[in-house]
Amino acid sequence: MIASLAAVDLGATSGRVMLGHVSHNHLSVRPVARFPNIPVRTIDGLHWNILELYRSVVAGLGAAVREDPAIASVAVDSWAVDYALMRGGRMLGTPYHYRDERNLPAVEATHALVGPQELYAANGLQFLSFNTLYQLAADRSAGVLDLADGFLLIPDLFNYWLTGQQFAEQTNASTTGLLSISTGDWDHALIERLGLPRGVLPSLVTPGTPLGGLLPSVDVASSMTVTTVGSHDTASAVVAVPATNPDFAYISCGTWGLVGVELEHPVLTDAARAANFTNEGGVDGQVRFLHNVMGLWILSESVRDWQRTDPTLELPGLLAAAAALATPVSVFDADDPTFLVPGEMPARIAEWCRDHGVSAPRSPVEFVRSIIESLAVAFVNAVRSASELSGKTVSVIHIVGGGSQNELLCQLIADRAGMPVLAGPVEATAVGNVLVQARTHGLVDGSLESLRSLVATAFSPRRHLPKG
Ligand code: ADP
Ligand code: LRH
Repeated sequence: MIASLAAVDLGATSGRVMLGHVSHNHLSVRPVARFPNIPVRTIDGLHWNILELYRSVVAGLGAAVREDPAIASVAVDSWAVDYALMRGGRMLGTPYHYRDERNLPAVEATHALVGPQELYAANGLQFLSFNTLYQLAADRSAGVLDLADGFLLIPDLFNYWLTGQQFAEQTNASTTGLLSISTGDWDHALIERLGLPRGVLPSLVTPGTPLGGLLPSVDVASSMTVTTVGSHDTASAVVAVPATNPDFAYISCGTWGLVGVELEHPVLTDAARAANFTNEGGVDGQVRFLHNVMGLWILSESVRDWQRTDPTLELPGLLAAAAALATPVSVFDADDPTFLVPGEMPARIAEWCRDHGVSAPRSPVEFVRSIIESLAVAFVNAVRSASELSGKTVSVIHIVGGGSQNELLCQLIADRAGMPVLAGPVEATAVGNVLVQARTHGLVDGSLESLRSLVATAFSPRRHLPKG
């Protein structure tokens, strides 16, 4: 029997409601609704357009049910770290987007309470200035945290609005910096030392838990169950890596490039901390040992900048011209935090090149080539570090997400790494989301290995072999 499941994936490039069809030997996923997920800058910073997104999600679910009234379950995922503060079940203010700069001063204040070394030993997370614990410290100094009696990460907020249930899904909670890497539970001692209130954090729930049906306020006529999955989009994407060989590294490549390996146990060495590798929680208790590379954000922000003066410039044309470019371009450090915030990306790349004594690209095509070359270098370095730091052998690299469509990028990674790169699926996050729901509802077999072999059959990856 083929069952129908819906996945809500709120990515930075777009939000989407996807319709999945699954049985023990069938898997397909297609978009039903796609809508913008554009943050809004107001006088007090960069925010999620959260109500508009919720409206789009509900409308998308309505459309999905009209296409397929038999949808049994739905699950929500999104990017990590961002949250809403709650009081009495109401959202307090509009959630901040992690690219807002309010958390930068909070980093120093937080490290004065608990130093980075101690933090790494406690939570196993790489340093990212926007990790939830720094954002919460910013809210505390703004006096807003005192008002809250609840805290919901964004997918948990959607689950609450859909079902009335308030929980913190484990994989996404692992990106807050407030979970103990040794117990997997909220680290109350750490939370206290950081001066954060422990009472606001909801109970944890693992991926694969049915939460309940849709509330009447959702206004979608369906008896579908809302289910938890790896609600951190990267956790769901890693589930959908179509690996048939255990010696794989992955690059979950979209707005960010999340590069690493899957492990049974965390790596908490000084070397892993110095290399800024994270130990995030994966589905089935796996560890996502990975490093955040800035990703295709650098490219999409550059295109956004050029389109302000030349609206005819489009990604496909730029990529084709960049692939054909014969002249060499400079490589810059795609890991540099200077590229984190929005706006004027080409100017920042040029400035980086000038500051480091290399020639800056001179045309959009040269910029695109330079961005892709730089990402390939950063990705391959991160794969090598992941392998060295963890001791895991890597003989193949899987690239999933929207960036897996970028053939130049895939080929450059294969060439630089000297190993095969297998590209796809493009919608890995939605596929992983759907598969964990399917398993929860008894439609497919248990292990991650068997879920992955289903993906490998349904979405046969494109192979890039190293040249030369
Ligand atoms: P996110 O989930 O972070 O929004 P996606 O996985 O949707 O990211 O990937 C978005 C990225 O995919 C874009 O920034 C773009 O660079 C890349 N992309 C999308 N379509 C194509 C395409 N046809 N060819 C090459 N790259 C593409
Ligand atoms: C990718 C992602 C990544 C996080 C970042 C905030 O979408 O979830 O794993 O580090 O966004």
